[in-house]
Parts: sequence; structure tokens; C-alpha cells
Amino acid sequence: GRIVHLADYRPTDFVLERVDLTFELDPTETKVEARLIFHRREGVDANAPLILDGDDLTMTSLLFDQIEMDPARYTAAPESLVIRDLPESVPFEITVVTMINPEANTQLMGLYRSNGIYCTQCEAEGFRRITYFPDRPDVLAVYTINIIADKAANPLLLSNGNFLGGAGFGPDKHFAAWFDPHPKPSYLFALVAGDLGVVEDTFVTMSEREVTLKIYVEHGKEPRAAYAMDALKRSMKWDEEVFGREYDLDIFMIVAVSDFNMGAMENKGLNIFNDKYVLADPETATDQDYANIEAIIAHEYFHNWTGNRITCRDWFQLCLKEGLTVYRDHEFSADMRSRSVKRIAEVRHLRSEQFPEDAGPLAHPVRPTKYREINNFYTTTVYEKGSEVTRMIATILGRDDFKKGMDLYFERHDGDAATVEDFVKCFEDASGKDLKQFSLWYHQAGTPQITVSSTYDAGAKTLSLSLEQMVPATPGQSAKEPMHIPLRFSLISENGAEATASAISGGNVSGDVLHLTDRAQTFTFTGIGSRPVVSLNRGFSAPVTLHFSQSADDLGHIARYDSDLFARWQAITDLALPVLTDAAKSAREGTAITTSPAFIDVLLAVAADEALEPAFRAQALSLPSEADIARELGGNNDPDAIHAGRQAVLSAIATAGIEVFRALHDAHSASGPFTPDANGAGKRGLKNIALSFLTLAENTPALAAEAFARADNMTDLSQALTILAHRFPDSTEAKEALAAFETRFASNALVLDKWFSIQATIPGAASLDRVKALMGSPHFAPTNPNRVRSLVGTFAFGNTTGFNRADGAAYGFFAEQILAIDPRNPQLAARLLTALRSWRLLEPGRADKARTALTTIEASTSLSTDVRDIVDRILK
Ligand code: B3K
Ligand code: ZN
Repeated sequence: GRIVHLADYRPTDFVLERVDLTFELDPTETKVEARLIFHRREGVDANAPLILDGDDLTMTSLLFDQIEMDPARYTAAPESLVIRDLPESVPFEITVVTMINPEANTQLMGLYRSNGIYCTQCEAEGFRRITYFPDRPDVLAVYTINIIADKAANPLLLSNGNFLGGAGFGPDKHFAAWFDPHPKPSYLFALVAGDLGVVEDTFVTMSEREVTLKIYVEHGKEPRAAYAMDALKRSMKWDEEVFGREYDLDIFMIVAVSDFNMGAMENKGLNIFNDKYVLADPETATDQDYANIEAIIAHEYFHNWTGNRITCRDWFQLCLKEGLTVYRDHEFSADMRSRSVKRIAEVRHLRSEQFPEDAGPLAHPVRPTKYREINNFYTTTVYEKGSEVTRMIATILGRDDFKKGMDLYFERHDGDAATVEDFVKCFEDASGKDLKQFSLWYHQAGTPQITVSSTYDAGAKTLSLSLEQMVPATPGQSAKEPMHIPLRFSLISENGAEATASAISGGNVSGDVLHLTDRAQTFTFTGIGSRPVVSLNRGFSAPVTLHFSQSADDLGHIARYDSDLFARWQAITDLALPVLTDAAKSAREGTAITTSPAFIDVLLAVAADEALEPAFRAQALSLPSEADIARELGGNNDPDAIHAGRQAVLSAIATAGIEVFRALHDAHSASGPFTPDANGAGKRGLKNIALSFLTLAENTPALAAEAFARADNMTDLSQALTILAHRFPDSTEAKEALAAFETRFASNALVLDKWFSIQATIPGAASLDRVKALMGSPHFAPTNPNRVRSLVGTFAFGNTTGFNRADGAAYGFFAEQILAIDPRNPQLAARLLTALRSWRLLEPGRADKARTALTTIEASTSLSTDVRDIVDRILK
């Protein structure tokens, strides 16, 4: 594939006015007739041909204004259709018929079949696998869809918009017609046909219109869609209340399918979901599953305004819909659950996924300027960092001006294919603030590093805070400009109160936000009576890394007294990291591992503090991950030493806190009837982490085996199984529990994904053989993305010691898997391959072996553009 540049953007030569599609569905020979009405855009050369995109298409007929087209006037190839000699100004109609094979579509892009259900995935460029089309997001049109299919096998025929009508068609077939009045780009087209069960409800909008809500799932699974329906209704209400956005069709449908490349897709009025993010009940779904379902249902629903009503001009603007919509779903979940705990989880995720991306060979700006394969740009940078950039706009503008800016955006750009500049301009116009320097967040890749030091002058009663920012070099961007970084802060006095300053100099501080805009700046606060503790980047107001050597006493003070729970959690993390990196170094050198008693004291005090919500305490007790420690160490890393060091620290905490953990475990064990809300989840979270520490302290599988036997919900059951399998993999208890779990859930593929993942993440070199053996399990299916991700993906992304075993055998296995998956499903293969993106941070022996595996992949002559793009960039 060639490289696409943002700078080359120009509008199409022809304007598409209408789209009428007729599908005659057949598992292997589906006929698609597309009637497209175009006119030449004003000012375009009268000789310019019409160029339509295709991907692997076979055309069987082409009409011009209903008459067969002279073959001299067009060139049809699998990847394009070029038509010449077209009218200079009058509209004309092209009717093109293509034949496609949904059954053979293993890429899961375009029209395919999943478990006997016809479904589509068109974002980003899947529509061109259905028919020839100007397949780009700035071509908006009104669609009418006719679907003809065998009636017995496909009682259900769905597409976007409102249902127009249906009838019988010949002896065995029937048809349905749908009309979507909202102009949309082709990537939002959807079609579903098959036989599914349905859960139905209604929602009355703020202007009192009744909307029919339908969630389609496999027959028999209807009860497991209840939570998704509840989340949908809460999302609709929240978007009205918080963003003033009302739904705009008579019906909103969600269809759950079992073969899907990602989480879900926001097709207008007809969202298609990976069934993993729809189906839930206490017996089969964990608290994390419930939280994910709530967030993803909301995310796709919110796209109706941020993505669909206002779409992207081109794919470089992807963060315009994704970053903004992630921000919206984060805010929704924060309102539905605990705001601080949600923020902690977001930041953990950002640090473990986005920071490594931004620091490695795949780093790119939130708004990239070039791509080779757009599907490789649905990244955590575009999504999560994009959300953080939106959050910073809200921080800089304040609540009211942010709301005005959003309202202006909806008013000014409804019906548009917009750009990031359009978006930012709305906030500038609404607030009168200049966001020019701030916009660098969209253009400069890399996580800003901020070095901080503070000096208190008791005589002068001043506190000086010196900050210096550095944005690291990233691929294609060696020199960076200073950014506008909004840092929420507080000065906490000895008694825990917030200190106030009489005057501030050296930079712009508004309210509790300090605006760092120069490369280096010293802010001086006067009138400070005693030395305060500085709490900086509260709530993680900016996605940066702080280098601020605060004393353990100061961090302990924040951990105990800060009124911002996020800052308390951050202080605990800052206390933990040096302990964990020291432990890793000791493990590497073979010297004794010591843990700071002061750190353990703070941690146990937080754990036992009944004034703090359980979910917060559970977060505090979940120490930084092995990947976090690796990032902190910064290079030449030995995953075995990191693991051993971390385990030693966990054991020391467990031993010191055994009574605390026993009390927590017992207090929350009889939790009463299951509720999936944040409160119930928080209690289970705390109980289960207490169980894992207790198990460490006692070093026997007995407690976890008991918990496994007693569990009445999937969270407790899978946690107990994880403890058994990860800590005592060879014990009878672990083996029996794994076997019991497999038997009990033999017919539930989504639950067995947990069984695969738990086993794939058992630490140690032996896990490679386990993963290989599991690939032979009758429950495994190499063509199903969820199965592949839960086994191979979890192993590569989540098992640092197993995947990085010193002999490099797992890298070799991984390369084989990538090469086997790629011909079937390039998107899946490319996504998995990013697991090797941080290979350069490994110690030389492992790095060498990882490079060999990558070179093997690179040497293949038949790679997809997707995998070629990733492997080339990772190796560069
Ligand atoms: N917009 C889709 C993602 C499409 C990915 C295409 N490779 C889901 C979402 O972000 O809501
Ligand atoms: Zn999205």
C-alpha cells in the first residue's frame, strides 16, 4: 500500500446525491446492486473521470442512466472502477452490480457471516468490499436499502434508519426496505440478516418522542442482554442531560455477533457489537465485563452525535470522533460510578497502553499526518490520548465555556465532515481564549516529561516551584516546541488544610490550574506561612510524566491527607515505584530484596481506612504492574527479575498485613445478593485482592479453593481460579478448578475465553507449552478473534515472563502465529503484533531474539499491508 498524506487532501470531483442498494443475500453468492446518483462538482474539469474505490470486487454489470454502459467508457479492476465521458453539469445515475462471497470473508471487513448471521463492518474502508463507491468519510449521502433473502433462514432483515416496509418475495424469500434520512458516509452503513432473539424496550426523548430500542442476540441469550439495555437507556438520558443531545430516529438497534475484529461499531441506528460487550449475567460476567459493557454501549451511542451527525473530513481527523467520544464515555462512567476510582482506572490504562506506544517505534501524533494502513491508526493514542486532550480543553476553559464550545460545535457543524481545526475553533470562539499553542497536543507525539523542584523560603514566606518541560523525540519528529500544559495543583499545609497564597508570579495560574507554557518556568507563591506539600497534576489534569523527587514523608502526607483521591492514589504509586524498581534490581543482581516499612505502613493504613470506598482501597492495593516497573526502569530490562522483585514486595506486604487482609476478606465475604453496580463491584474487588494477599501470606491454595467452591458470581469465581492457577499451577486444587470451570462453561465461549486467558497468563517459561496445548483445545477456534485474543493476545500482552522467556522460544511461536493469522485476518494479526512494540527495552539477549522473530515476519513476501506497516515501523 502507498502512503496517504494529510497534505494531499482534496474534495471529490463528483458529488454523490443518493444511494439505493439492493442486496440479494446468499451465503456464497450475494448480489449487490448499487444505484448512485452523482453530479460533477462546480469548477471541476469537464474531462475528469469518476473514480470509485473497490477492494477485491467482481462486477457483473454497469448501467449509465439505466442503459448498459459502453465498455470503452470505463475500466473495472478489483480495486477501482474508473468511468469517463460523464456529463458536465447534469446529474447522472450509475447502476453497478457486484457479486460477493460473505462466507469466504475471513477478514471480517465488508459483508460477512458470523455464526450464520450476515453482518457488516465498514469502518474504515470496508464498504468498498461491498460495492464500488467513493469510500471516504467526506462523501455524505442519503441511503435507501432493500434486502432480499431466504425467509426461513433470515426472518430478520435490518439496515440503518427507519423501517419502510417488507413483503414476501417469491415462494421462499422475503424483502425489507429501510430508509435513513440522515446523510452519512459509507463507513456508517450496516446490514444484518439472520435469525436472532430480541429484547425490546422504549425510550421517551426530551422532546417526548418515543424511540423503540431493540437488542438482538442469539436465541436463548435474551436475558443476558438486560444490562446492556439498561446501560443504553441511561446513556440516552445522560446525553440529553449533560450534552443536550437527543436521539434522532424512531428506532435504535444493537446486534451482538460472535466474530468481530474490535469492540463495537456505531453504524447509524444499527450498532453492531462484539457479543462480549453485550452479554452479561452474574453467573458469567465479571464486574469488569459489566463496566466494559456500560462504557461501550455508551460510547457507540454517543457517536450518534460525535461521529455520525458530525463526522470526520478524512481519516486523519479520527480523534475528532474517537478522542471526543472516549472523553464522553469516560464522563458518563464517572457519573454512573465513582469519579475518582474511574479516573484512577483510566490513568492506569493510559500509562500501561498509551505511554509505551508514545515512547516507542509506533509513536504518532493524536492527529497523524500520514498513514500506510488506516486500520493501524485506531490506537490508544488517537482514542485515549485524544480523550485526554479534550479533557484538557475542558480544564483550560472551565465547565461553562467548555459547554458553550461543545454547543457551538454541534450547532455549527451538524451535518458536516469536520476537522480538528473546526473543533478547536469552536472553543476559541466560545471562550475568547487562544488555543494555538495548546493545539500542539494534536500535532506533537511523545509524552511530555516535566522536571519539578520546589523551594520553600521560611523567612520570605515564599514557595517557588520550578518546572521544565521536555517532549521526547518520536519517529519523524526530532525537535519539539514547548506545549501548553494545564496542571491542577494544591499546596497542602502541615495540618492537611489547603494553603493559600497571597500572590503568584512567574506564570499564569487560574484557580487551581497552573499553566506551564514555556520550556522552563518558576512560579513563586507568596504569603505561605509554613512549608507546604505540593500536590501536582491532581486528577491527572495533563497526560505527562512528572519527575519530582518528593520525600517519602511528603508523599505519605499526600497519600493520607489530599482531598483529591486521585492524588492520594498517585502518591501511593510514587511511593511504590522506587520500592519495586529496587526490588527488581536486587533480584537481577541476586542480592537481598528489602522493602520500605514506611511504604507498607502507608499502604496498610489506606487498606484499613473504612472511611475510604472499597474500590479505591482495592486500586491502592493493586501495585504498579510489571509493565509499569519496566517502563520506570527504562531499558535493559529482565522481565524475570521484575517479576521476582515484585512478587517479593507483594509477599512482604502480605506478611506485614496479614491481619488487615484477613479482616477485609472476612468482612466482605458474605456480601449478600449480587448487584453489578460500582458499590458491589468495589466490595468484591477489595475482598478478592485481600484474598490474594492472604494466599501469599499463607502460601497454600486452601483459601482460594474454598473461595472457588463458594463463589456465586463470575467475579469471585474467576478471581479464585486466577489465584489458584497463577500461584499454584501444579497443585491438585488448581487442576481440579480448571477442569471444573471448563466443564461447567463448556457451552459458553465467552466464559471459556476467561479460562484461556487465566492459563495464558500463568507466570513462567512453562506457559508457552501450555498455550500451545490450549490451541489444540476443542474450545479454541483460530478464526474467531475473541478466542485468538484471549489465548495468543493475552499471552503476548499480559504474560511478561512467559512471553519473554529467555530462550526466545515464545517470540518464535508468536511470529508463526502472526504469519498464520495474517492471510485470514490482517487487522487481527497487525493488532497482535504490536505486543512486540517495546522490544528495544529488553536486555540485549532477549532483544536480539525478539528482533530475529520480527525479521522472520518481515522476510515473508506475502504480508498484508497491515502487518507490513507495523513490522516495518517496529523494526525501524
Ligand atoms: N469506530 C469503531 C472502530 C472501527 C475500527 C476500524 N478498524 C468503534 C468505535 O471506536 O466506536
Ligand atoms: Zn469510537
